[in-house]
Amino acid sequence: MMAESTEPRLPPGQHLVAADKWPTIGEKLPLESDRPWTLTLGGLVEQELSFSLDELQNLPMTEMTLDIHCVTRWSKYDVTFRGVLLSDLFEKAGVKNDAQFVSFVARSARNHSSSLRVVDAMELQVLIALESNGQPLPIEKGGPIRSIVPRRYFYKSVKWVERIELLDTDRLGYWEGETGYHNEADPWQEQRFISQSVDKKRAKQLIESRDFSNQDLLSIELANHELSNLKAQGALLRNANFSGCTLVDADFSSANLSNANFKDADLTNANFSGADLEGADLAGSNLTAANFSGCSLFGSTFCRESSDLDPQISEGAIFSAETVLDEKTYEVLTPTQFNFVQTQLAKFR
Ligand SMILES: Nc1nc2c(c(=O)[nH]1)N[C@H]1C(S)=C(S)[C@@H](COP(=O)(O)O)O[C@H]1N2
Ligand SMILES: [Mo]
Repeated sequence: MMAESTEPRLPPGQHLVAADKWPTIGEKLPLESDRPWTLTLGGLVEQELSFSLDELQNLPMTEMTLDIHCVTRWSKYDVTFRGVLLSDLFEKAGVKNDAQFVSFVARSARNHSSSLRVVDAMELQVLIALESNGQPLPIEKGGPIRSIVPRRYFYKSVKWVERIELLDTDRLGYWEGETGYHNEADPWQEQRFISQSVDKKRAKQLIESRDFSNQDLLSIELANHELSNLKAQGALLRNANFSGCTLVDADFSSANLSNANFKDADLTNANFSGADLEGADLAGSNLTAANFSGCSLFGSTFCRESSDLDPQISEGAIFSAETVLDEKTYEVLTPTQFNFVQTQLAKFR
């Protein structure tokens, strides 16, 4: 018998989206979707193979029901995918002994890709999905052909795959190579981002200048600093730690603040217009007169959610009549977060 897993179903730091929601993240469409789709297996294989969509559909199909965990902190339970097991394709092509990595490449404007170790791809039972929830995979969800990597953050699952390449050394994917996403991506170990890209000396200079505009400051550590009037327009601040900071009048317009930590920060009059706040933590922050117009808030939190069984609200953010936050912007939040924000804002209406 298999040992009972003691891992909780919901990985740490994740929240469930409403059952009818499945956000679209990253690229929205492939290139030339009308051109016939084929899937090629190449690189370190005995025999390069190409499958038309028809040919793929006629291979033995496997169905799996999986939980999706996005690095921006939203999860979705029980999505059913149907398709061909990667291991079956590997068997047909014959994987050479020196093939250590597998890269999935999309037909998309930036040649989007993501990679895995071959051993991990086999252990995780990667699926080349053609259907979801009983329907052909919709184009905006990566159809007609998408790699699905169970038990990893969803950025490992590449939409519109047209080439699978076996390699002897790793070739980092788009998110992993360009934007600091973690290459392992295990949600139960919270492998979201590589560590900070800014050393202590540079951080000190930046704090003194209070000018971060348009700079790449992934994972910068700034907890408990006085940063009022900070200029951070257009800055790349994914996973930055601003917890406990004073950020009165700070300008974060159009900044990328995905997974940034603003826990207990004073954000009075801060400007987040057009910013990406997906997965950002704003619990306990002061949002008096803060401006969220045109923000993306998938997976963001404004209060603690203790657990599904005991939905206790704590460390709620503070709003004012001047806080700019439309329902259209926050309707993407998880149900608990949505209700919290709506209840707080209703006090001023
Ligand atoms: N081709 C392609 N695949 C991609 C991405 C992308 O930008 N391009 N983004 C990844 C990320 S970061 C996530 S979270 C998921 C989102 O999938 P969804 O839009 O179906 O929810 O796709 C992954 N696969
Ligand atoms: Mo993502």
